[in-house]
Amino acid sequence: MTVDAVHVASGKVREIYALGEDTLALVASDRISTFDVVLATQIPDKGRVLTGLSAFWFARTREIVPNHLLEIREDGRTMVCQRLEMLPIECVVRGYLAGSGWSDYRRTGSVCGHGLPAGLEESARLPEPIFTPATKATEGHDLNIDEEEAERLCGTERFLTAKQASLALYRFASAHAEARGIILADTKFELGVDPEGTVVLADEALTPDSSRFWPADSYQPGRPQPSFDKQYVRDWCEATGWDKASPGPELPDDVVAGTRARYVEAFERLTEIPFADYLARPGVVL
Ligand code: Q0Z
Repeated sequence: MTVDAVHVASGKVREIYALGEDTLALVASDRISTFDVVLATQIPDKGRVLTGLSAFWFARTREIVPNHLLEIREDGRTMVCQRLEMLPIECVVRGYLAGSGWSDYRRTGSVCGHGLPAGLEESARLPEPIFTPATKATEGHDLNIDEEEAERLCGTERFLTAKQASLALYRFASAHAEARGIILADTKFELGVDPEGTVVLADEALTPDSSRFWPADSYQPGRPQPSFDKQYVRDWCEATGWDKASPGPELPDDVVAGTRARYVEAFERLTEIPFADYLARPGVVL
């Protein structure tokens, strides 16, 4: 007897269901989080934009590393995936100095054991992309670790494969994005291992929820950069005087529309596929 769609996990804006022993459904909702709070107001089609983008990248990076995607459902927000044994680290790659990378650099001059040149500014482009693994925190934020610790957690062979795959994926995607006016400042991959022992790219990949996307035309190091997708929401929320405690404010229609337009713009710039075509036939990204 088969039992379908058993809920197995919730993220802030996504759900995972087990479809059987070996397959999962990852469903991306239209929820949005800002300042770590999931807002009551949804952004229509946000889950479809993220699912379509992930699938686009999976289809174009299969020669770099195999991935877990089996099928994209007609709803445009569900990926059917191969169930894997997940590596116990987040595989982060940074090409620019932002977030915890910038904090760690300011404090110590290093990020995850990578000594960096002195005098770098906030949001500076790094001399070359660096692999900056983190542990998966069950609650709160991930903790940056050095490569030695990541290697101990994964085992040497899996660690080295995951690191090389992550750096190669970042190099491919950041060049693609930069040519289309989007800076991929950093990104987080989750990798797993299949029953044959092959390291496989999983989860979502190279979306604005797992990466920092910055508009290239306004890039200016020395300050934080505006987020390509979420800046309208953040600015509007800040202007209300909200104290960043849950629940957040409800978004007005114009902020919802402006935010949806930015997600759709990111999709169309990166994929060169009209988003309406994706809605009509999600398989167009594959
Ligand atoms: C992904 C996550 C989400 C909450 C587990 N192919 C896979 N095999 C085994 N496990 C996973 C995957 Cl993708 C897996 N996550 C992250 C995703 C909601 C947490 F949609 N957790």
